[in-house]
Amino acid sequence: MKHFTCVQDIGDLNVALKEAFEVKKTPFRWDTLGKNKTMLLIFFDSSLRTRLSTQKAALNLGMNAIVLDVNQGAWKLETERGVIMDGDKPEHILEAIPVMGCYCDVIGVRSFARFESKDADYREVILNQFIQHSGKPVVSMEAATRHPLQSFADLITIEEYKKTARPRVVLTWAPHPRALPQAVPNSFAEWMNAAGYDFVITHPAGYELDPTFVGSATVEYDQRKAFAGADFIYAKNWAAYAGDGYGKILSKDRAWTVDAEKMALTNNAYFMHCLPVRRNMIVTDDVIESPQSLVIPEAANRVVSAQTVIKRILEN
Ligand code: AN0
Ligand code: CP
Repeated sequence: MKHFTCVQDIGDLNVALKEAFEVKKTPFRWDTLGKNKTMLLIFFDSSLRTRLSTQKAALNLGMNAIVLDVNQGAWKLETERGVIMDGDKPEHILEAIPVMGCYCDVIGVRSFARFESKDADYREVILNQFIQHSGKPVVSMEAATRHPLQSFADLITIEEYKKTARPRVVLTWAPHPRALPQAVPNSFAEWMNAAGYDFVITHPAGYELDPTFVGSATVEYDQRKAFAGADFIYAKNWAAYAGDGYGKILSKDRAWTVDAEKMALTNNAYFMHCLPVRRNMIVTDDVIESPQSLVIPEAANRVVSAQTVIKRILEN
């Protein structure tokens, strides 16, 4: 594996899962693989889990890790080519990226959708600039349209807890006060379809995701119907994708909040969310605190997904 940006990059999922469970069982077995190698983690956006779990993964492999918050202490970066740089941005990303590449062996990048241009977001302009100009393997730590380290950790978690070979997994939209990217639901859909689960997406009208990511999933507009018989409920907010609504909030309807009454419609489903989560907007206190809640094991598996990915890059 050279770069890691989407499900295709990991290849056969059964092979990847087997490797992930070995990493989970014996995390320090490859602690010299990354000797004298440096992992650079570049954050254009905030993070708790990704920042800590990806560093931990690199350290488990014997690497050094350097973390840079671009918006705190680094020069503000111009990202568009051809701009006369007489404004507030002293450095261009076209110099900054190759410079960063000089200081490391693997680069992780977090850069969310900006919601300024659907086209620029869905072309993954920032992530692709890192791939083109850094000269180093690039790991997406959530880009504009995907969050593959999260989805890989979600898949590992479902494999650990599922009670049937092909569980019914339901991705449900839930309300949030701010406009959030589609990266997590897009990526989750991409990985669930690749895993071949019975996969359902439910959301209010207007919140349709890019059909490329929806793929073979069933779309059910009635959340209660979608919950019936579910083995896993995966909640997430996202802003609108379709048409002129791109990046807009169309609803904050708390009738879509995941609560105990709706969980009772499921097949005693587990509750999942990538975190950070807004309690009593996305999910009620009692559901997230219930024994069926997997939010902490899911976050713990972020080290496993990151370590499996970085290990493969180092072995390449
Ligand atoms: C981000 C998002 O929705 O993409 C990160 C999730 C991992 N969430 C927020 O900004 C709250
Ligand atoms: N789930 C996740 O990626 O969390 P952070 O935004 O805190 O990294």
